[in-house]
Amino acid sequence: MSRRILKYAILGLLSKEDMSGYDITSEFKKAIGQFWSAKHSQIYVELKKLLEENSISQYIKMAGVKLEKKMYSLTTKGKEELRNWLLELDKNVETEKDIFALRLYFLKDIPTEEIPVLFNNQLKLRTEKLSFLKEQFSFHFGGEKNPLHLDAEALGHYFVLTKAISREENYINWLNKSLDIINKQESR
Ligand code: FER
Repeated sequence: MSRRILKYAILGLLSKEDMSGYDITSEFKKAIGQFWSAKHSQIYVELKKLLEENSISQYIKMAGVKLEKKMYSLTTKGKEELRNWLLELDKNVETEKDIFALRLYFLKDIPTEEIPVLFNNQLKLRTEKLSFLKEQFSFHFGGEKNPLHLDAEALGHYFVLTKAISREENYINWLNKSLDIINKQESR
């Protein structure tokens, strides 16, 4: 990762509390991993770099009688780097990698009868994803309908989740419109 976005994901996690490498990888399996994924191996490489660069420090915490846990915490430098990164203004819109869009670009090489199959498969997946996101939404925010009542941390989660829901609703809408076109083409 050339721009080391993982660096800032880790600094962000550590800004809330000190964590072990295991805690950090677990976080990447939860909410953050839903929109920013990273492999164990990448995470440990990044932690090593961050230690060498003094953005984080390490200490040993006794967990039980014999178990030693290596804990990581933000240094003053790390806190500053995180803050600067959070305030950076993006200079362009990041190109989103969409495999389905890449396939569609080569539509002429897809047998006509397979095209609705591909669209319907995508529709199924996206519909499942949307219901997962909506479940997450009611799990986290179901009781609290007014986002103005959320604290800053919950509001951040709220924004990421509502963005994902809008994206999937829009994608499904576009899939349906495209399927309409395909069905009309076939009956010509
Ligand atoms: C979450 C569940 C899913 C979440 C985000 C997602 C931030 C998905 C995001 C995406 O698909 O962009 O709890 O919290």
